[in-house]
Amino acid sequence: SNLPASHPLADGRTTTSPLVSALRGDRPARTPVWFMRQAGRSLPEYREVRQGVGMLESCLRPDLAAEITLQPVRRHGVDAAIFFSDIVVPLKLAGVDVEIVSGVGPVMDRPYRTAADIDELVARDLDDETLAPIAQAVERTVAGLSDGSASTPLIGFGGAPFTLAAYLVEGRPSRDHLAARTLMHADPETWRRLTTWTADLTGRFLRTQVLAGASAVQLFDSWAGSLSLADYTAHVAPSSTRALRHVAELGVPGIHFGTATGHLLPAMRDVLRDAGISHPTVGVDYRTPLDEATELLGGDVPVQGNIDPALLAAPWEALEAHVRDVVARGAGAPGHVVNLGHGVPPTTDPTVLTRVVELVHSL
Ligand code: 1CP
Repeated sequence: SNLPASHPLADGRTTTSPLVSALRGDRPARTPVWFMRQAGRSLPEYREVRQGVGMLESCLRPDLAAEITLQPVRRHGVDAAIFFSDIVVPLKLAGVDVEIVSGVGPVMDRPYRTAADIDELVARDLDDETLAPIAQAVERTVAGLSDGSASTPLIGFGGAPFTLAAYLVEGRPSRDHLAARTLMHADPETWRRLTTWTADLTGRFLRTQVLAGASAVQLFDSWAGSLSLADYTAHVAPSSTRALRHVAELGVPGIHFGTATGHLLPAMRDVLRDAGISHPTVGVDYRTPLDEATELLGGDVPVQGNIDPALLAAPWEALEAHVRDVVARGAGAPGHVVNLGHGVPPTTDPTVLTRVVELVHSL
């Protein structure tokens, strides 16, 4: 790999961790587990440090972003930290007028839909100086995760070009991303320019996190499930491949996740492979059982998932049976990283998450 010699994956601190082993297709003695949105409103210590600080402001303050990233690792003993940030942070850093509205999500100053709107976006760029708060936050986090010669790996992440474009074209969260899906057919050239730009933005964001110490990356294409396989392959996959190429030569494992993507799983794996990611893993949401996912994927790629977040609020007996079923169904894949099928709901009792970690580690 081309990582700096002091990187945790190069100097051995995370090389044999359960997470990295599973992502490389091995079966470590302990099955690794972490949770999407493990940092956030389910934790009282998060609500405490976020008081009076806006969401994007907290992402851009290295001390705060590092502290929030470490909170769930301390509390739950999960096998990975996920960098506390958001998929729209690179848009904000590039000067796009975006806010995260509580209870809503990312909201732009306006929708970006016409060729002229897209011209305005693609004129904006990100450089290392602008990305410095991200690099600093990752460095602080990685220092906090290190315990002598071993450390818990940090996962860096970014939004896939389609999911980012969906927010830009709609201007805000939407149910079925209709305007974005219209644009790719109404004006394929403008769509291509937009998603090439979002790809490079996310690619730079990912690369910054890896060079500063992240041991794996996850590309979130949360809303890709709204696409047909034909549209995904023709209008979305090439830009996701382009985003991941920014980190491929660094040799870190890569996870590709979306929701309602049962029909897209092999295409999402192919994006990782086409980008040259040396160890690809496919993230599976709660709708597709992991044994089915493994069959769809041909059995030669690790999987991540897929506890149904709804079960976190069910009686322990129901949740325990479900977690055991998820682990059993994951046994046929070359590697399995246990996770939820989507993010932790903010109302989740955090002691339940700790108990799930203990259960997975005991199996
Ligand atoms: O004030 C708050 O508490 C805001 C809630 C919040 C949080 C905690 C948002 C707004 N983003 C985040 C952090 C975040 N976002 C992380 C942190 C690390 C962790 O997982 O612990 C990550 C990985 C993300 C990624 C993200 N942001 C995705 C992909 C993952 C997913 O959930 O599908 C998406 C789609 C976003 C957009 C976004 N940001 C915030 C919200 C509520 C949303 C979704 C809005 C929608 O429904 O469209």
